[in-house]
Order: sequence, then structure tokens, then C-alpha cells
Amino acid sequence: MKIDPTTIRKDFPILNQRVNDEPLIYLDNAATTQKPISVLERVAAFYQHDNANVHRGVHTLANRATIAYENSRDTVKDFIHASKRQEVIFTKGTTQSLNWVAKGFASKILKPGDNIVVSPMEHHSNLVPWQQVAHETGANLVYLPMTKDGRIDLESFKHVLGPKDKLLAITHASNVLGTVNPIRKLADVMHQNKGYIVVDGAQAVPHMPVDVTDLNCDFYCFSGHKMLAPTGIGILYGKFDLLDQLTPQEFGGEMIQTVGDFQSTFADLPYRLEGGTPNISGAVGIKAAIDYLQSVGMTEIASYEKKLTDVVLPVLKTIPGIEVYGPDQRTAVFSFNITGIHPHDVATAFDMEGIAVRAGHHCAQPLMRHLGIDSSVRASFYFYNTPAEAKHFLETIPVVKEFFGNGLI
Ligand code: C6P
Repeated sequence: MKIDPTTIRKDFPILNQRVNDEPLIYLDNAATTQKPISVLERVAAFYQHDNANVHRGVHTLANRATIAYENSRDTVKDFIHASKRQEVIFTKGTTQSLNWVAKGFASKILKPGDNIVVSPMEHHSNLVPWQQVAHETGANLVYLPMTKDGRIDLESFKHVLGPKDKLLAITHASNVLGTVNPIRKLADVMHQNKGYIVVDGAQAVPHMPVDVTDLNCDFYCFSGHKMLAPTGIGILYGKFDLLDQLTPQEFGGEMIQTVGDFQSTFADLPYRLEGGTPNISGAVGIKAAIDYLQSVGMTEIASYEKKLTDVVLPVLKTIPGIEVYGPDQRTAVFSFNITGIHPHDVATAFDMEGIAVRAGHHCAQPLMRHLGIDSSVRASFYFYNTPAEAKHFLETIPVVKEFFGNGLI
């Protein structure tokens, strides 16, 4: 199916509003995405008709809620091509998923002197947990080499990789640069080295087909809210045997088999890792979101966003006084600075024109230092954004520059 944004936008009523007297152009999709009516209605319908706790009751509503929750797990499994439903764990989001892998798995396998390898483009959520694990285990945190335009230098990585490099934690797609990393190749290299690869998929799963089996990653983490689902729901995927070694980070109801006075035994996967009442409506929402994404088509979404990138990037790069960060091959994420104007001022001026962009360090302070900046402006697109919006965004840059005296004041 070819994407027709006019039809698609009818499903996203929030986009049809004026902000500061201008039609809203929402370009902050890397932060969170808007929700289609089908997701909103599905969540409301769950609460109106089926709401109950899961895996506990025998009554009809409890059964309906459990079926809805477990159906969602099957939908996620098929969406990311996991081989078993037990490999899909519901979490709060990418941050929690990554923390659980770091605390529950990596801390057990790492020894003093081992290396945890990360890239300079990691979001803090895929960095701070590894710093913590490094402190706790005596492992070292080492950074992959990165090219000037923000790509992983695979050849030099292969060259420097040694037996101490036990775990690579890397993003699939950068939230700042739009770089898409070669996960399968990196996984092969790590596995040849008898190491593991943990992937932060927060900015990839919403925008391209992802097949975790084909990527051969050991763990893969992502958030629902960046792919049309509500906030507070996310996924931890892990290969069964590895997930089975992961120590639960939350103990209590739901995750046990038997509880004695002084010790307990734990349930099998996936329940062992889902202690307490889970985010049931979130699971219902992520299923509805995936159903919507699949009705549009992930391949179609990826190629539509590539077209938007082809509209934006060549023009953005030629605007005088603008520095654009990241490679030519990228997702539809554009981070840039305008000489002499603070990114927060730029974002405020965009907002006055009805355009929502993000400014700041984007939770990637090491990357900012690598780029030699403190912060940047970021415009991030999704498949409901139109080429006309992309053009209007570009046309607004000179307006913003002029408003601030072209950065000369
Ligand atoms: N990035 C952004 O504006 P959570 O908050 O757990 O849903 O996702 C964290 C996260 C992890 N990895 C990457 C690559 C991300 O982009 C994010 C979230 C948002 O860029 C909010 S800082």
C-alpha cells in the first residue's frame, strides 16, 4: 500500500489543530508519537467492557483481560519475529528493559577487567545502566570508534575487538543522528568473539521492519509510546536461554511458583519477569498500535520516511549558517544548529510558527561532547507528516534566522 498522508492523518485527530494561530506541524516524534483513533478506542473499549486483573480470576472479565493481554504478547512476537512467545516480556519501556538486562543478566556474566562496549551515540538509557554495571563488576566501559559523520566504523571495530569485549550495547537507530547501525554484522562479530549484543531499538521498531531472529541479537528493547501506543508499556525481547538466566528485578505477586515462609520458587518465562499487576491497558494499546502499523505496512513506512528524508536533508544541508549532524543514510531525524542562535531559542521560534521540534542534549550528552556542542535542535518525522510539512519546516528556518537577526545580535 502506498502511504497517503491525507487519509492517514484522519486517524490522528490531535494533528488537526492550530498552535499559536498556525496549523500544528508535529516534528517531535523521536520523543513520542501521536496515537491513532483505533488505539484510543481500543484502550477505552478495554476499560469499558473487559477491565479486570490478569492471570488471577476465573470470572469472565478476568478471562477476557488475560486473553487480551496474552494476545498482545503474540502480536508483538510476530511483529518482531521472535521465535517463542516466552521471549517477549512486557516492561515500562526501553529504559526499564535495558536496566533489567544490565542488572539481571550482564552483572552476572561480567568479571573484573571485561569490557562493556558502547557507541558514542547512545541514549543515556543505554549508557548509564552500563556505567552502573561497570562500577559493580569491575568491568570497563569502552567506546566504539565512530566516523566524523556519525557512523560506526565496523572495520576498525573488528580490528580492536579482543577476548575481553564481552558485551556490546548499541542503538539500532540514533535518536540524534538518525544513523542506522548494522546490527546483524555487529552481532556476528560479537558472537564470533563469544560475546553478547544488547540492542536499543527505541528509534528503529517504529520506523522499519525489525526481525530480531534475523538480526541475531541477544536482547532487543523498545518502547510503545514511540510507535503509536500509550506511554508506560515497552518490550524486552531476549533469546530464550539468555532471558531464562536473567534474574528478576521485581519480586512479588504474579512471578512466583510457590512461596514458602522463608524462600520462594519462581514461575517460568515470561511471568517470572513480570512481577505485580502489569500494564494491561498498555499491552492492549501496543497490540492496537501494531495492528495499525501493520495495516499501513512497515516497509511502506520506511520507504515513505526515506522520501521525507530526501526532501529535507539536501536542502537543510545547503542553508547558510546551519550545521547538520549525522550521515546521509538515516532515519527521518535531523539534528542541527544555527550559528549564533541557541537551540532553545530556535525551538521557541519554531513553536511560534506552530512547529514542534525538540532542543537540548536529547539525553545523549556523550554524543554532544563528541560533536563538540552542548545541544542541538532536532526535527523528527513520522509517516503522518507530509512533504508539504517538510517544506514548510525548511521555509521556516530563514524566518527563524531573521527573527534572531541571523544570529548576529
Ligand atoms: N528518547 C528522545 O526525545 P523511554 O524513555 O524508556 O521510552 O526511551 C528511552 C530511549 C532509549 N533509547 C533511545 C534511542 C531513545 O531515543 C529513547 C528516548 C526520547 O530522543 C526521549 S529522551
